[in-house]
Amino acid sequence: MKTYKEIKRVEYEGKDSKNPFAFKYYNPEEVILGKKMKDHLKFAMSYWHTIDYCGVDMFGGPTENKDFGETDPIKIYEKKADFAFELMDKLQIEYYCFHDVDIAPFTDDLEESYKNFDHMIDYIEKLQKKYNKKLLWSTANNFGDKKFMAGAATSPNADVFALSALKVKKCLEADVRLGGTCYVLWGGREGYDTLLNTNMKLELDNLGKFMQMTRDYGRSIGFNGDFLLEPKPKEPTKHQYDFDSATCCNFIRTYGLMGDFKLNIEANHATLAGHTFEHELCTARVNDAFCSVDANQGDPLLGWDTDQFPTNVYDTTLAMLEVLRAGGFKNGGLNFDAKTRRQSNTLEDILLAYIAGMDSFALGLRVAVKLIEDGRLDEFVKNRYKSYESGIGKKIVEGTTDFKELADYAMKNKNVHVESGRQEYLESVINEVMFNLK
Ligand code: XLS
Ligand code: CA
Ligand code: CA
Repeated sequence: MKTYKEIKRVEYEGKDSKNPFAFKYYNPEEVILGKKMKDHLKFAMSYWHTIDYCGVDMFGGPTENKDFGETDPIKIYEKKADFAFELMDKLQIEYYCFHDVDIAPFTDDLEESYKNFDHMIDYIEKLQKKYNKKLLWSTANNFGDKKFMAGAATSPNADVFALSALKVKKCLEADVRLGGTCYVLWGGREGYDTLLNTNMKLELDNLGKFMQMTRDYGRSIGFNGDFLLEPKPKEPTKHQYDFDSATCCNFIRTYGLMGDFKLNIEANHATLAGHTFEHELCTARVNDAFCSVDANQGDPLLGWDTDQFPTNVYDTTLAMLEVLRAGGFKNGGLNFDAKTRRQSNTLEDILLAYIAGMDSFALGLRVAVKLIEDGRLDEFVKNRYKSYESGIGKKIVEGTTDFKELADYAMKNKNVHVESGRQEYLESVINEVMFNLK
């Protein structure tokens, strides 16, 4: 197999190619449903998993090194940034996402940390121009440092709330400068482990106020994109306030954030919440809150957030069907919040993992488009609800009936017949369209 250095650029070679460093299904410039594949999919690289993660797990240290031969902290982060942009270029990935602490060395000295951060933002801005890449979103890591052990905006300590505001303010400013179209707020520590020490009402109201201030400050400095909550039920906190799409939508409505705040849906988080990925996407869509995706997959046999590269095409198909139904990505995109397995510890593995993930979503897009063109699924659903298109059903939809009329109607109706849901047939249609073997 070739080495990382020898691969100049990963190109589309089509499904018969056996070249491990080529796309078999992702053809960035190919037009599908009037749009280039690269604009349908808007792939993004996650900085934390790709540039910083070194294979550490709870039982063992790093299995790879990403210091790129440097020892000076700033130099290490400059080399990381060089690597990040070169990698995106090789993979034809247009967007990237980062946490504040991913891109610069942070220490206990805040002033020094922000000097480092500002230096790295200058550095990255130049690389962005050189390689013609775009920021999809950034986010403040308000969960790693021990000061956030009891939460950030939901900490029982007001000084931590203020520190969280500083971190989001600085990160939002960087996001605006780098042209980010979204800004993410994931609340890993926003929740609780036991009610014995928790004032839930105060914590939720404080979180609501924090989001309102985030919105107001962002808009005041010219951020025109979408603020995103990212649902996750647990890990690291036992009960997270951003549990799932429905919980987040309720939070957004309760605190008057509709329109400004939308959702970033992660596949692995859906699994942890006991939902399917497509359920979370659909819930976001029907609440007008769909925006972006953190693409990965979990392992149904492991109860934690494994952040694996997505390779299950059945899942990517059902996800892309939802993305297409939501009208596609606008400010959002498809960020690979995924890391190579601990034993896949070479730079080549990073290329192979992204190729696997990108091709899996390209396949998902292709099959989803075929399912729409085939029309059998949509037609079935339309027919299933046809009783709402006329008569009493139409009145229900239009809100022009009441319990009195409905009760009279039901009393006289001797013939109530609900038709088969045909689940097995519909699942077989997906297989037929997906495999279409001669
Ligand atoms: C962790 C989350 C996190 C967010 C950004 O599980 O996925 O990485 O995407 O803070
Ligand atoms: Ca995520
Ligand atoms: Ca995750």
